[in-house]
Amino acid sequence: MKQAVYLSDNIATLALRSEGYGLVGNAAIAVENGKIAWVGHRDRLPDVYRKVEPLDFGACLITPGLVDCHTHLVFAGNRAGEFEKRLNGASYEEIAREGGGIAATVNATRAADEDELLRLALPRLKTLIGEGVTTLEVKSGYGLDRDTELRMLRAARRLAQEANITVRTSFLGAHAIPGEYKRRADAYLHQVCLPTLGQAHAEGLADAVDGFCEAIAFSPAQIETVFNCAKALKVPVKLHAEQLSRLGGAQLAARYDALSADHLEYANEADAVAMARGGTVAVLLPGAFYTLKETRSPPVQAFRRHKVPMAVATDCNPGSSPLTSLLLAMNMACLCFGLTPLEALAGTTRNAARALGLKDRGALVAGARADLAVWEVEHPAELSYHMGYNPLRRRIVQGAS
Ligand code: DI6
Ligand code: FE
Repeated sequence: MKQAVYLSDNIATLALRSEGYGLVGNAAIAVENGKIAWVGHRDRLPDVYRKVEPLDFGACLITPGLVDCHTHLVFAGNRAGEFEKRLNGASYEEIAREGGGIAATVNATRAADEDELLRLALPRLKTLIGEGVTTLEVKSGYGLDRDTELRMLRAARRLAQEANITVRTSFLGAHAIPGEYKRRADAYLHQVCLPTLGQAHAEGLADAVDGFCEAIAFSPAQIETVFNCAKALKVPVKLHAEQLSRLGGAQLAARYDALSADHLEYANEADAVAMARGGTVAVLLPGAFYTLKETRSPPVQAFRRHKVPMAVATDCNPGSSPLTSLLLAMNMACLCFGLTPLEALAGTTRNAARALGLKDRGALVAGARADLAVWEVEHPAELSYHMGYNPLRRRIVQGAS
């Protein structure tokens, strides 16, 4: 039996049953076969674990490994040129009309083979890993044809082999309408999106199904078609909802017991009520809010009132959120949306795991996977407080560093 014991002056368990951060001073964490076997004050460490030579992290803080529950990490090209055009006065719409925007990334992604997609995603992945991320979600959605959507998902799966991380994939065929199906969204859905979902599912490439419910993408009725297909395949759903306008995506997602509804700047109290009922996590994406210079914030007070769990993610993508720092996303969630540092940390651990349907991680409790992040900070609020500073000392996956 593989055992390890980690000591530190401070741990934040983020356990649901404890108060606040779930701080434990003079702490010990005992690990057996990749799982947490025991957590608590080191004076009470059970005898069986006293025979194990402990690794003492001294004054460091240990938290659960971070979970980035919404990314578009696999894509080719970048849109820095578009960024520059926007800052020289061009609008997002003008750029899109000239063939930029999502279409530009689709063209670049279609032209890249699987090895190339992997090669391009790895530096982004390593940056997240360097900040203590141990579980990551990756979406398709820049292929919008069968072969490229499947290639993106295969590249996402390969990320987990290349690096020591859990990758959860989401099929996002309903991200945009590709040029060849212009003004024929329904034809795209029936001829490309749904058959590709079936294929992705058959190959074990889709852990969840996502969509973009927006005037510039798909209507609630169209998203419902995709969700019905997912339901028939018994694959959980999630949705980009109420990001730029309020079309009813959050309530639609809640009706389908979605794992999460994401963005939510235009959501309201009624949406929060529905999401609470559906057990749907509110995934907040401040990187997109910041990049698009959005002025409307998600209804954080309503989420609190109705006890909707809130998660925070990078939304790493080449257009609206070229962000590969989950710590910075936490800082932005605090300063742009008014989350407390505790909510931001719960949002990248416990609630982010829940947004991926993962019950075995996100808190330091007996039975959970021993995915840990060890930080050179005194207090967990420091993780949200710094900007562009990375205090990670060690990352431990399934009990091994
Ligand atoms: N929401 C967004 O903000 C992006 N996709 C989405 O569903 C935009 C992605 C891009 O511009 O490439
Ligand atoms: Fe997104």
